[in-house]
Amino acid sequence: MARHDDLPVPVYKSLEPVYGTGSQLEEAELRFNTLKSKFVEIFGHAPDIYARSPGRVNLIGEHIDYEGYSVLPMAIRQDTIVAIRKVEGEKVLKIANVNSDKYSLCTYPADPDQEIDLKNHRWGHYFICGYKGFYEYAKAKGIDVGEAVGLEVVVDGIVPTGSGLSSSAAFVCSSTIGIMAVLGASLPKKELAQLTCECERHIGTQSGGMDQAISVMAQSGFAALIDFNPIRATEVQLPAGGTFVIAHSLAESQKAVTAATNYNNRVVECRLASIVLGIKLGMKAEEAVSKVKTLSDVEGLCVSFAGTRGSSDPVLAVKEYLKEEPYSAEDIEEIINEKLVVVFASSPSSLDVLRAAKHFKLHQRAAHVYSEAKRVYAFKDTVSSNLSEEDMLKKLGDLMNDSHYSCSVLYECSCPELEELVKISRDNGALGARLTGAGWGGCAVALVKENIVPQFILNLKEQYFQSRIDKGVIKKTDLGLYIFASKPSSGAAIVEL
Ligand code: NG1
Ligand code: MG
Repeated sequence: MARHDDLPVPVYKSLEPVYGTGSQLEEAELRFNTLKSKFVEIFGHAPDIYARSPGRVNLIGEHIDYEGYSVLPMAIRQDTIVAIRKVEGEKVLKIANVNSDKYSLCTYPADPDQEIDLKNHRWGHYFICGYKGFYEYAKAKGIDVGEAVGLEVVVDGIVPTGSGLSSSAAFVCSSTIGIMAVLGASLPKKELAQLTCECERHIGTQSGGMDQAISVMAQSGFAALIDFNPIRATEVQLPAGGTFVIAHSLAESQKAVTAATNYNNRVVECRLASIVLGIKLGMKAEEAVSKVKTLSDVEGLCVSFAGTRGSSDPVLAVKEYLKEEPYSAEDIEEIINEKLVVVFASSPSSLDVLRAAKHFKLHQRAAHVYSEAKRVYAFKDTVSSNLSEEDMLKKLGDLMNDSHYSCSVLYECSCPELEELVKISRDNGALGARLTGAGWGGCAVALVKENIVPQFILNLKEQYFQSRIDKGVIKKTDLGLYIFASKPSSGAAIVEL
């Protein structure tokens, strides 16, 4: 039987296959109607098609996708819908938003070779990521897509931004899928996942592929184990008695703006940790610098080393060979026998990291990545084990707590608000709670027994959100946007209405 990720994104003529029935369908009908009216109002025609792609919550496996390790997210119901129309003979991309107060019209030339102005961040840049990425892909594969055409676009996104729920991937994926659909191109989902991941790197973050992969490949009712190199998605059935509750810390993490000190900084630290480990474990410096890209590249050496100690844990090599004190640039240059600016010469965003960094915490970052990679498999093995549901949920909760500890202490991607939210979640009966997504703000995810979910949400509203309502940070009527229970939702789709 064909795997579903070998098939292209489905095309539907109605909304039910995506949104089911009931209140979710009603909400979707309203959104599609508004989107269509807005399109007609701005451009004077209806759109050709709609493309939608969801946000996601990562259950476990944080900051390891870009190191080549499998992760375990699920799609959420919140998505981005892109309404799009091709305009022959025009050379402009006009990108509007239903929320025009917050997101004003962006125009760009219909030129696939344009540079994205990263110093001046605009919301429309994410659409251009999809646009450039698709044309680059088509060129590389020799696919003839003809002369560049103009596009009219209206976007409706309801994934909260800066929240670690991948509003960015929902937008990049729906844009890329919409662009391909109006240009008559189509790809198997797993290739599209790879392509959209490369698309999003145009925004300047050196992302792994988790968000795009789950957004494109999710199956309703299932979380997924996402593997990389090559990308593939395997459905994971979660235990029925547990619910994942997502709560926003209300600290917004603007990843595109803080990349040099946060996200890309960690990618660079991991690369340096892997080169140093490679050398300590016997590689020639020159070879390690040119060949080693990620911690997964040197895992084999680390495991062999651990074997000499009667273990298979790569963290043993980290403990033995990477000092706990932060490394200076000079410390590392001496070990690797090369200047850091030379190692990263071809990556402007990494050079930004080097300029901003005071030191590099190689031990801590590598220890996080190797231990987190193991927790993902432990999580997957637990859900498919024959433990009682009670024991299973407890084990999953423990793994989530361990993951949070590692993110917070070793990877340092938490923040005071997330720490408070995670603690309140555990105090109110969550079996496990952790930050989700890149961190430094955004959401936490808690595993909660089904039967206490309503009370749990009420308690968090009182203990975390009420004081923020009193201070005017959020409106009471918006609370449902900031805390909600989530079921695994479906992946990307094209809708022709
Ligand atoms: P967020 O910030 O939640 O979209 C980011 C990366 C992921 C992954 C996580 C950390 C992008 C598009 N996404 O997710 O690939 O590395 O951080 O696990 O940069
Ligand atoms: Mg993102």
